[in-house]
Amino acid sequence: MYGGGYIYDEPNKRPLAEQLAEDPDKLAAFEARIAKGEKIEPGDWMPSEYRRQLIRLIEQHAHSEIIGALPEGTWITRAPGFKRKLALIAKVQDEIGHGQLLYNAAETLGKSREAMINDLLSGKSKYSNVFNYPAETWADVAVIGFLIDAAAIVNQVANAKGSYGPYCRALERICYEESFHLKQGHDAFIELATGTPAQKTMVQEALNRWWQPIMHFFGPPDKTSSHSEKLMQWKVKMASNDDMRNQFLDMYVPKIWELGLSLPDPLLRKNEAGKWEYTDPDWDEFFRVINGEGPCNEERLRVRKWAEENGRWVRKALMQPSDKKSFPVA
Ligand code: FAQ
Repeated sequence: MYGGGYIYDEPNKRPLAEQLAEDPDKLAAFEARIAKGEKIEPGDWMPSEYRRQLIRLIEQHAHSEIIGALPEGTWITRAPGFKRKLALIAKVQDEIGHGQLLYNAAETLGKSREAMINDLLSGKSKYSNVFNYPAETWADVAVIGFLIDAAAIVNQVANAKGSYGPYCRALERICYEESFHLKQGHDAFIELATGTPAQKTMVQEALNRWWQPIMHFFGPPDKTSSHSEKLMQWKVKMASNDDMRNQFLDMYVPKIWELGLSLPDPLLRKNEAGKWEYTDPDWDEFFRVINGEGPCNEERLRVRKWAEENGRWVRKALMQPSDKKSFPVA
């Protein structure tokens, strides 16, 4: 059984009266628990809007992990050398594992894995903007491993201290692995940035391609972010989109400049108040991309559909009761 206040926009399950059984006393007690820093667990009462928002956010995060494995996955066979190949295989496998952890966390809120995957494949659910772009060269893989993993860590370290127990515990574990991914990305990035002129050019061009998607990664500016206020009040988001973007710039822009690389924004600078100033990235492009018009959106969903269809027999076999499983004896 799931906790109270359950409203969910799928054909479901619980009577309307039960869904509407929210009351102000319960809401006040719930918010007091959050204010004290307590974790909310799956069986606890929660407002339906808290549940709905968490499902949206965790599901989107889970989809981002499994779709996020695809741009780097295409480079496994082409990674330069045995060690880079091994590290990339392990990383891509980890990202799929993060998807599993996150789908599990979202399932505790009452949406089935099947419904989540269907919503991904139909285009109803979103996934991170950055995974709609192609990884054109090996340097793109280095930029993803270094800077997108770094951006993900900034977000996840903060939100791991949030209010919903299953999501926080999943994030904590994910962050350990992401830190390792960042190290491998950083190592590949440095190798190129300090390599031959051709390697340096290759990494500079990849950086130029990825800069805008990375600036978009943290979400729209605070003044236009539709969900931030409520999510921050309920400690699902522990920092605003702009604060996370600023934290990322503070940690990583100096590292990029130190390597003699540039960023494609002439206005990028830290002001006297310690805040980063930058050219506003093209938010119309961001919304086009996250609404299904990204350069690789069709391809990403096609690959996932292929995996769903061709993996169905494996899932079916695994879900059989153990007495019905028969294994050939050699
Ligand atoms: N991409 O009101 P807000 C990774 C949507 S994991 C797509 O500000 P919110 C690991 C948002 O859904 C990467 N859509 O939204 C890895 C909303 O649309 P809706 C994923 C975005 O939720 C590394 C609308 O814009 N991480 O990289 C994006 O309060 C390397 C309005 O925006 C997570 O998902 C976006 N970037 O704040 C894997 C972390 N930004 O739903 C492989 C959890 C916004 O109303 C290789 N998520 N939108 O139709 C979050 O922390 C939040 O969802 C934010 C956005 C901060 C991303």
